[in-house]
Amino acid sequence: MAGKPFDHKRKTVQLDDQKVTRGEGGETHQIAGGDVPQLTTQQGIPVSDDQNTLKVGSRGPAALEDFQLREKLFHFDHERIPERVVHARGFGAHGYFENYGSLADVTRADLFQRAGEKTPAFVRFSTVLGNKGSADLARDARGFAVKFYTKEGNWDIVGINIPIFFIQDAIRFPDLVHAAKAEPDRGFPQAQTAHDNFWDFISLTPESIHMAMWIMSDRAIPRSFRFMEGFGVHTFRLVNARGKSTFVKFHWKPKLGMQSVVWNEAVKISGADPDFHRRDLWNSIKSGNFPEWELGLQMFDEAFADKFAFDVLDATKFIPEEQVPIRKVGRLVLDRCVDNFFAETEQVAFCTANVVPGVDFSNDPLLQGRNFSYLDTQVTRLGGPNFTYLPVNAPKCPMHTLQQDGHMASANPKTRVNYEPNSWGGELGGPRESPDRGFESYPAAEEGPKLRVRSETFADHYSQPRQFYISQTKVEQEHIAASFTFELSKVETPAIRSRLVSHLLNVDREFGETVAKALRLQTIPKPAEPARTPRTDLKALRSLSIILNPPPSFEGRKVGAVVSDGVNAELLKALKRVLDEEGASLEVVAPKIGGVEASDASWVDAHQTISGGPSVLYDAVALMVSEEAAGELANDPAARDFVSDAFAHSKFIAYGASVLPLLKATLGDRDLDQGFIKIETATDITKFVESCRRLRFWERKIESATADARRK
Ligand code: HDE
Repeated sequence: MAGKPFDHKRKTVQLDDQKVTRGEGGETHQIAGGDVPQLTTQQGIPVSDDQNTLKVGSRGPAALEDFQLREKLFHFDHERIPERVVHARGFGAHGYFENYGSLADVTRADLFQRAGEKTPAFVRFSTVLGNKGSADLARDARGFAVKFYTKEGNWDIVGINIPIFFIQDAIRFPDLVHAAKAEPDRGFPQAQTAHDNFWDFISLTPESIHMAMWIMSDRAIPRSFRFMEGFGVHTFRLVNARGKSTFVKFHWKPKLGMQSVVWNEAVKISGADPDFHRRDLWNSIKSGNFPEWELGLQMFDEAFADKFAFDVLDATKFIPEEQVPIRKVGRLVLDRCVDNFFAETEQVAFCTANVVPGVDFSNDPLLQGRNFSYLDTQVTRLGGPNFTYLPVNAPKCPMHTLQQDGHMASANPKTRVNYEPNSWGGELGGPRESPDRGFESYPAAEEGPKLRVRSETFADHYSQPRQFYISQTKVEQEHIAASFTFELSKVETPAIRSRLVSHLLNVDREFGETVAKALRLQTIPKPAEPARTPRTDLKALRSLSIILNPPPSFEGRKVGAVVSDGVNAELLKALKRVLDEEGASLEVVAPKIGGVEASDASWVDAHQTISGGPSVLYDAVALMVSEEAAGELANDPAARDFVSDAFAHSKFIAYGASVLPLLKATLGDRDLDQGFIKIETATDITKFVESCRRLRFWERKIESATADARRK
């Protein structure tokens, strides 16, 4: 029986700007032809209709032979892979590392031999606790994982934005992560440590108090990935061609300086733009403002390690850069976004054990456990041992192994020989060892009884937390106390709150008491009994404060300008120009997304509406609406929130006289402080942007805190 081809009654229709074909049921078809390639199945079979299942009649049952439908649903059903058990939410980008000069004196690592040499790199930033779909601004440490594709293989520094960690021994990691992530019965809270299990664990694990101080500080709510430091955390080794070893800690210093948001901002950003950090990275790279960090090496020898107050193998301690200076050896530039999030950011596999000749490990027991764990996790996550063939993971230098087969083997060696030694010789015989260039472990002499014991040299739990605390400015200290108060206020069990405070009293008596009072503990607990008496002689360190290390300029930051019809075109242009010169950017926030008509009848496109672009998304704001609009906006809750949040978050606020009705409706009759800059001329705009370099008008916070205190 010859089947007659079905006579489709399709017609061409126009959907605004799009010319499409409409099928019998009103569905939209887009047809290949010209530059538009033909859709195929994964087997390469051309597809005639991607809108309809193969059925018996137009309203009949689906046919099992519809291989096209089955392939499409089969593939879709398997799109997800297990997310990372920690660091699930991440964002990656490509770039390069440029070496300043030869480091042959300390390491034979190939990438450090020649000045100016560029090594391709891939970086993935992440939060630790939240699931893949959680918000960027969670209070958390940030992963800062770097893969260098060197000429002698891949080297990963799998670091974070804090120089220390919660625990000293890898065997503690599953407990830490279990306690920190969602509680197992209820499956929440998501992406936060503000719950009983976490603080119960911390309060019984005094080695974690130091890291707790850091994550309760502004370090844990960075303004963006571009404004945070990175650290390899552990002590590693560099080994030179003569086999000499030098201990090293790796540091990343952001070119744009450090910057954080305040907690109330973080909470609101999480709602307004849960992708705040990834969007910032994406936009800055796409606009050609390539994020940059300098790699710093903090190098020391055994003699220093022996005399340092803490054990250099203890990952809960840092070495002050005031004590061992950081040698800047090169820069990391991120200049290319991923082509595909899944293929690159999701499938990238880092491993602390990926080191190249010239880099080696120390005996840090946390690092030793990590060296095992990262390889192991990839089998579950990426489905087998061949993840190293995925382009983002594959080395960019020649790779010859005798490994073969396994799931998804896509590049088995082509020769007959898959073993060695063999007698085939030459090319046929396959790859051979390389005693000269091959990786050789540093022959550290190790001996001792086999023991399951923690070294006594790890027992000091409070001296560095105290040093961290006293190194902060008053504003930063207040933030730390406020975050402990916030988190412990979410803890339902009073005994846990009190137990945690008993540790804080060892860090700093007054600080512990501040938190105790803020929690309204009925009795202040006795300080926890320390394993070792805390030192009080460690000096405050400037390098530990974000505020004491301000950025060189307002570069990389963003101003949100609220405009209305009649906005002063000259001033708006001047603001754009001065921000451009500074390397900062401007977003126009208007009552409607279509934009506004400026004073000179030119049209100004809007980036955001006022309700979609709250002031928490900006580093500073400019209020440039007409008097009439200011009167209307005074009745708009979103506009009032815009102003009151910018004020409460100590932001610099540029304003024109016409805006006063809005300011008055929001802030009442208070005098405008020096964080408010009146803009009437282009010179005022320059003054505003110069002020913005300070990022925040912190005096306002202190003033309002004092005013609050007076009120009580
Ligand atoms: Fe990780 N960690 N970790 N970690 N870690 C993972 O590896 C682990 C630790 C860090 O963007 C996992 O591929 C153990 C310290 C980053 O893909 C896993 C221990 C530091 C990333 C794992 C630690 C880190 C991970 C999950 C204690 C800071 C994300 C998925 C011994 C220096 C990398 C994966 C990326 C990821 C295990 C402790 C940083 C499960 C066992 C300390 C930045 O293997």
